[in-house]
Amino acid sequence: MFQKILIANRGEIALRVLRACKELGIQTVVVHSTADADAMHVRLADESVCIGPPPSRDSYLNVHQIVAACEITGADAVHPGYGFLSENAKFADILAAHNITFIGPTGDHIRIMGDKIEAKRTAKRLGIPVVPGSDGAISEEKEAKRVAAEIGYPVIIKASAGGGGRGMKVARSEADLEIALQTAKSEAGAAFGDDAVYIEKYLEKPRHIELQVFGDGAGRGVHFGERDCSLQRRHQKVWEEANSPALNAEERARIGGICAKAVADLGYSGAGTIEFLYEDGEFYFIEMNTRLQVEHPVTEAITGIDLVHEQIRVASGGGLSVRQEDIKFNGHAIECRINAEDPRTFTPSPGTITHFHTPGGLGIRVDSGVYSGYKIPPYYDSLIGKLIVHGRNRVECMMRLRRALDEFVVDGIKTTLPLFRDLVGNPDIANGDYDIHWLEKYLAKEE
Ligand code: MV4
Repeated sequence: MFQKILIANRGEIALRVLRACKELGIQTVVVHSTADADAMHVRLADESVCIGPPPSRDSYLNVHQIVAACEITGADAVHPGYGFLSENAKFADILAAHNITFIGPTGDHIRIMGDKIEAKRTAKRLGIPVVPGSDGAISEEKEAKRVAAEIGYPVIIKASAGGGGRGMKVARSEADLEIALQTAKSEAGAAFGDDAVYIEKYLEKPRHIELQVFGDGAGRGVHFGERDCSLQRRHQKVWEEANSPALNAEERARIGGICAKAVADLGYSGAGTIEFLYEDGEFYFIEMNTRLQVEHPVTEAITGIDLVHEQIRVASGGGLSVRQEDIKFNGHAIECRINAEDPRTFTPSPGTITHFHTPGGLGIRVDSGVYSGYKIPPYYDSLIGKLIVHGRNRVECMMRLRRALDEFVVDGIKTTLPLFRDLVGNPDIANGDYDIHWLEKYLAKEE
């Protein structure tokens, strides 16, 4: 087991990882920017190292400073959290070269999944159902027309270096295709320095359902069920649930089994998320994330398993603590992302939190790095906390969520709490009847 873990992140996820380290009796080091000297993760860690000025590229993304902080403090492993360096293959390689364990998959596995064409090809080879489309990159209009005619319109053109919704263009007929292809290519080139694009059948009204998987790096793989993350705005998730209101136990076991076998066959190590679009009872792979995700607590709530413990165990060579048959899905969980943003326009609202009171009681978890009197710096993303609610079934979970939202007080800044108070009373949400476009349509109507 590790002696000392350096946490290369900030905010609620830095605290989340700190808590797991403390429970395991592992010493902790955090790094921070000058803007985060007052942050909770700095206060709670055993040691802290200031690694640079506020901009992320000079601090939380500064690989050399982070490696130096490991050497100075004697940390034997790094947990990257999510965002920042969590899916940076070079960072994983550099740590390995310094004999520091990256708590995550290998650089090569990160690299494969970071290239969306390669990821899709790999998924297909491993027996995961993928969206019909081109086998690789498409550069010629003629080729695009041939593939599109074969799969049928509408089609979507995606950047191989993209992901998370950046650099996508829909073509509804052959007349749209040339412009869609050219704009997708030039936007991808400008944004990522790589203009490779591919084509897929465009699904009109899918849900976004993702499978939590884990590999032990030695040929074993398990799945922890799915999360439904369909409620998004501009590709930012807002509300996540486990299980998906759309799946039954049989469908869960089937797609879960396929995903667990795939990570086993890949020799994958650590936590991963296999993202699907789900429409008319069918799963279509879109991407794989090679990190712990923001919404992992809903999976923890229904399985009772600490996923950060599992990450640390696997990275230290101790293997997974559970076999597939030990993983049971109990009840229902919902996470609301509390952002320091206007609840309608989503404009960031940094500033001082004058009063912060979190809800409590059975089935309630709040993961947050803020406190009364804390000044939210303007340099980072606006997530200030996550409310995770668990109940024996979805109805109980929703009842409890409504009550918890009533208790939650954040004064001094705007937050997304009022949006959740509206959503929890909405009939479509109550019925679990929503797709990936539901939230944006709802917000457009409310304006
Ligand atoms: C799609 C799609 C429809 N058809 N692919 C957006 C994020 C990126 N991860 C994939 N995305 C999409 N890919 C096909 N073939 C629709 C989306 C999409 C979306 C997906 C998940 C959650 C919200 C979304 C909002 C708009 C579009």
